[in-house]
Amino acid sequence: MTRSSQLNRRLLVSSLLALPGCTGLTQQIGERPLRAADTHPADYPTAQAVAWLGNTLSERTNGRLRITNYTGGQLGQEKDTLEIVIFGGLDINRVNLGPLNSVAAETVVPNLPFLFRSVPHMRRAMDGPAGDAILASLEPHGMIGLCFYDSGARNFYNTRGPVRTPDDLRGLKIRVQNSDVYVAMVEALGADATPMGYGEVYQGLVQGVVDGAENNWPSYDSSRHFESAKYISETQHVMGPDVLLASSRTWGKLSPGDRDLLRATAKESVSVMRGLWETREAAAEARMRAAGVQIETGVDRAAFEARMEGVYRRFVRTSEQRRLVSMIRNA
Ligand code: GTR
Repeated sequence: MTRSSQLNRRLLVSSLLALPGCTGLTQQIGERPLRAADTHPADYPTAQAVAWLGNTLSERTNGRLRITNYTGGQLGQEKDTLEIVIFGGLDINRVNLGPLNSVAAETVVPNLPFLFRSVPHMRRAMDGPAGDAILASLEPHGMIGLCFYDSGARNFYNTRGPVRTPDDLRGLKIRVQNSDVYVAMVEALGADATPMGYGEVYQGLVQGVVDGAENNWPSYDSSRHFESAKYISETQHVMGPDVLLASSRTWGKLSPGDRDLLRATAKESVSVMRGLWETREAAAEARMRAAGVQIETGVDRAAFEARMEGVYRRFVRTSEQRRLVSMIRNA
């Protein structure tokens, strides 16, 4: 991030935080829009779903509830925006579960490698009681979990060469989300894990600070990571979803009727998001093929999965986590 964009961000954040003297301090929701943030650009399915949510809320309340979404990481990396949410400077945030792993132990579960057998399995589990329990686990930490958005399956990609087995990753520096589970997963595969914000990865790859990263097709495409990391392997190691959450501070200021409306409309936005996601995922993969990336389809997934026992042992510790793992396996 350049110095001037850092400065802009600080200015934006300080106005959002409604510092003493700012008019925002006295503005109530209704007089001002709900403020949301997303690391993805405005045309990405998560941001489009939040746009739908904002428009639908506005229609249903004659313009009283509406959303301004600060997209494209304008307000910072996910770990920063989460702090602002908890502080009450942002009302809504769409993030991955990764940066929440150190906050609420339950959020670790959907990020466990090879836990979900397929995307339909992930949807079934997250739409059911296991998903509800994980959303509720955010409450003691100052956040209200509204719903999950699809995030596809994550694949490893790198600048060096094809990866079929974990040994092909050995010694590579792989960017991961700010999550100990991700760090442990990559280390178990014999690579060096470098936690870093999503918005910093493009430069990291160009400058060789990292040799690779991992993500779903739409992110690999829209982040342009593929330009330098053109070797991608269909490892599909994590299918943990993204999550839409609200600040508990904001929640406390909403009437019970508005809370119900926000929660119900957010749940409705999930099917809108999934429709957009499916189209985008197929388009992104096709675009990547056309761009000439090297796709490794003959991945030995069993060899990757076999390395994950220690990750489960280390990160599945509470009885609630064990309960969630078995609920998800049986979903
Ligand atoms: C994307 C996800 C983002 C962010 C990003 C990352 O798939 O939608 O919220 O977590 O991955 O790798 O940081």
